[in-house]
Amino acid sequence: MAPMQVLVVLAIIGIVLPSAALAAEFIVGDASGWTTNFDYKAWARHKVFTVGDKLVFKYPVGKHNVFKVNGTGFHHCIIPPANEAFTSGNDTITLLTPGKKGYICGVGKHCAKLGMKLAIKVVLPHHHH
Ligand SMILES: *[C@@H]1O[C@H](CO)[C@@H](O)[C@H](O)[C@H]1NC(C)=O
Ligand SMILES: *[C@@H]1O[C@H](CO)[C@@H](O)[C@H](O)[C@H]1NC(C)=O
Ligand SMILES: [Cu+2]
Repeated sequence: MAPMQVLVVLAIIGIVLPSAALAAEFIVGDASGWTTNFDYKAWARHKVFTVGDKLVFKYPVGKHNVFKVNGTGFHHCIIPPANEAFTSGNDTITLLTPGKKGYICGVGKHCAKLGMKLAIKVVLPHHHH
């Protein structure tokens, strides 16, 4: 390849690869998973969630579930209709848009009393110039 073409190829790799390679998968709660009496606020605090990243909620099937909720639903633990629940025990949610996102467990008082609520802020990918 001529030097100019090499430069063009390297430039394209430099633009495309970082965004693809950096798409992260976050196991919510890390080794603890999605469970009661875990501080998800602390877990999320210093993490940067970017559009394209994934959240994975891991828990024993039937013990918990996951609902995506808005700010009101998050603060008051308003459980949406059951048909909106994620229930697989390995629920993967891709963060498609920037902004604040809230996730709660809809079982019993897990959200209101036992801390099963996660709020995150999703940001746009870093732009390369
Ligand atoms: C937020 O969710 C609640 C409960 O599901 C719903 O009643 C309300 O209309 C929603 N608010 C907005 C602004 O979408
Ligand atoms: C859970 O989901 C992740 C991400 O979608 C996947 O890579 C993994 O294989 C799944 N694990 C199990 C045990 O199903
Ligand atoms: Cu729960």
